Amino acid sequence: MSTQEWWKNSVGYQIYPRSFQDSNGDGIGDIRGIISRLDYLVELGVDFIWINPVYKSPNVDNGYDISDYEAIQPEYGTLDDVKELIAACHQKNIKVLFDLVVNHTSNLHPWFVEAMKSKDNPYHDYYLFVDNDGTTPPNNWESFFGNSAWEYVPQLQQSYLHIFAKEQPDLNWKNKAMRAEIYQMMLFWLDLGLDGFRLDAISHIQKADWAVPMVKTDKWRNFMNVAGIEQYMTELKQVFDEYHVLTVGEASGVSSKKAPEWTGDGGYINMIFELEHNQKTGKNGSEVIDLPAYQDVIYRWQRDQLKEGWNALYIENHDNPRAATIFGNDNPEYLKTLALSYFLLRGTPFIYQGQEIGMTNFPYSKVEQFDGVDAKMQYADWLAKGDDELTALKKVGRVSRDNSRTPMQWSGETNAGFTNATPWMNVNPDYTTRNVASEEQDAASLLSFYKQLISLKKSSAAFGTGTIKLITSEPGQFVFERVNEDASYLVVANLTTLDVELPAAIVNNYQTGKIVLSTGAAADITKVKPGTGLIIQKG
Ligand code: TEU
Ligand code: CA
Repeated sequence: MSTQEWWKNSVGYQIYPRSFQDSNGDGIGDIRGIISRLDYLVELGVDFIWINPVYKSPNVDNGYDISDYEAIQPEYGTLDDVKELIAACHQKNIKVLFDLVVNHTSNLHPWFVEAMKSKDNPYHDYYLFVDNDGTTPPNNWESFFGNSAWEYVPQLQQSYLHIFAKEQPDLNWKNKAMRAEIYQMMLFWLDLGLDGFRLDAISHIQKADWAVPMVKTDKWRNFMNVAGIEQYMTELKQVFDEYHVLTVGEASGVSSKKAPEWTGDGGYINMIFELEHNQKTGKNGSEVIDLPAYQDVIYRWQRDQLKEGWNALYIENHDNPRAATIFGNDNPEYLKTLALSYFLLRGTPFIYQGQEIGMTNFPYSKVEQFDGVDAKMQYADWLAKGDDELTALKKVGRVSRDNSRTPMQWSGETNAGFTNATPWMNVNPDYTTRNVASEEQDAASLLSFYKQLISLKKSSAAFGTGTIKLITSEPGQFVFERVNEDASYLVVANLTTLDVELPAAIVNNYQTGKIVLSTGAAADITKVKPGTGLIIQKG
């Protein structure tokens, strides 16, 4: 492994800046807030952070609608703050990734403002306009956030494509001048010393012909990894390669079979966040993760990238409800087991802020507590379908991505230590018992477990570049070996309600080994009980 592949033995941490730490008493998390919490991240042991967008934005989609790629949203601070953040991180050996959002801009980006002026404005072709009389949209494509993906512009007699909110017009990647400006902008950030990017919605930059209709059974295929994207990814890679930066693509539609072409040697990027494992079951309002289906997806991605390719491993992010709720069990030992089930698979593990202390979904009691455009639209949708308010609230609240965006729970003090003003989003009331300060004091807490797990992960390259052997068992029981020339480890994480029965050969191999980490006191290789797990190093 070359030193350029440092990320293969590393751990990432995702920061949602709006909700991490407020430093100036306006109720909104900011860059100086992140700087003030770096020692926490050092203590935790993470190697790099990915920070969600802090660029200038009217904030229709919490920063994913960018109106100036090279300026910082004043709420978050200044460019100087960013420089200071990068320097402070580097001084503490933490690398920094920013979000790169280039599928779309804000409708208030100067390019779009120009584009709206006339059909022959040079910026008009930076976006995807189609002649249209406004009676019916150019085709039946829907946006990820609901309703038609087209917005009619009367003064142009055209509609433009937006696969997210209408305030997020899609960029036209066929336009060479637009692409050149994007690459320039990337260099601007890389020259400031960033260590990489998380590539937002990157598999959507190429679209099918407008004549191809949407099909209900595969709604997004006209803008997910569509042929022709190769050229743009190759060009992006040229920029990345110049700086040897880390690149993590949010690339839905790239199948596990195809993934090695993207993430293997010579691939466009280093790893992919697959979005397939988000498999749920149960009635609207009480969904839980469908464990067998979830595990199938994760194991398939492991198998399909065994030799070529690399995985980005995660259970939470800013687009999903909290794992402690959606896996249906917020018992600390279960959450430790959940950590074990994904963290040491082959790939680079990520922790989403608050996951390490077991933060849970917000107990919504009124619609005003929702923030996201998507949550509000879904709520209106359920009401329109005949639900009463409480039912609609429950349905949206269970799965809403707002759940993951409540302020980080640092302590049991006012507003969980996030701010001394009114927080921009409600703090989850469970902060009084679930917070960093109390878990730091408790050697048996989830936070303490994560620290041990991170340190173990980094202690042996067997957990990095080592091989993985997935051992078949009950669905929902994650059992695998990690092996290199120096060491062999067996990881067992039992998320089911049945005891694990290991194959005799495995028991023989590891029985005399040493338990290097376990979720509870009564760890025993011959009887890994429901909701528990352990790691054994071969003797
Ligand atoms: O999310 C994008 C996203 O989830 C889709 O691109 C995904 O591919 C699709 O739903 C597949 O089912 C990112 C950000 O993470 C999110 O917060 C933003 O709202 C969105 O992009 C728009 O920028
Ligand atoms: Ca602030």
